[in-house]
Amino acid sequence: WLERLSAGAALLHGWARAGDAQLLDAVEAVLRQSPPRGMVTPGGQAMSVATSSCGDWGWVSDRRGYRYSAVDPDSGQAWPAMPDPLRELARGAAAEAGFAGFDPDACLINCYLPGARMGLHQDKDERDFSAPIVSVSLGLPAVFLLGGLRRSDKTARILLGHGDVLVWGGPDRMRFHGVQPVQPGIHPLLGGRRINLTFRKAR
Ligand code: MD3
Ligand code: FE
Repeated sequence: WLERLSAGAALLHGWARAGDAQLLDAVEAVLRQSPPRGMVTPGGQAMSVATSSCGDWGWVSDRRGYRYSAVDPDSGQAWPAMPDPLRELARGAAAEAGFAGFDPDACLINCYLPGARMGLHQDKDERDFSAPIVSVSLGLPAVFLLGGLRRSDKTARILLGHGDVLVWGGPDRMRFHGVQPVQPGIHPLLGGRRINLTFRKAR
C-alpha cells in the first residue's frame, strides 16, 4: 500500500516483493561486472557501505570529491547497463507516487553488511533536482532517518523492509537523510545483508 509521508514523498510498502528473485538476479549480474567496493569520502573517511552502479552514470567518491562518472574507475569500463526489470520497477513506482515519466539514467547499488550505516546527508550531485529519486530496499531491514532541509532539523525514523520502495521528489528532494547501522540477521533471499537501489536522473 501507498503511505504518503509528505507532499513529495511516498512509501510503497512491499512494492518490489512480487518480482524480488528476478530483481536480485539482475542486481547480482550487475555486481559480477562491477563489484561493490568501499569508497572514501573527500575528507578521507572510509564509508561502511559498499557501492556499485549501473546505467549511463555511476556515483563515485574519492579524495577528489563526489561525482557521477560514465566509467567504473575499478574496471576502467562503462558501468553495466541498467537491467530492464530494474528500470521498469523504478518507472512504475515513480508513476504510482505521482511522478509519471521518470526516466532514470543512474542506479546506485548500496550493499550493507551488519554494522554498515550512512550518515545524514543530502543528495545533491545530480544536475536536475526536479526529478525524483526512487529507492528500493532488499534483504535485512534498516532504520531510515528522515530529516528536514537543515542538518540540525530533527529526524523521523522509518523502518525499511524487504521490497519497500521510497519515492522522493518536489519539496522533499533535498531533505537530509541517513541509515542507522544494519543489525545482524538472515533474510531468506539475501542472507545476511541489505541492498538498496537508488534510481536517479544524474545528468
Ligand atoms: C530522501 N541511500 O544512496 S535510500 C543514497 O538506504 C542513500 O542506501 C540510502 O541515501 C540507503 O544516497 C537511503 C532512500 C532515499 C534516497 C534519497 C533521498 C531517501 C531520500 C533523497 C532525499 C530525501
Ligand atoms: Fe542519499
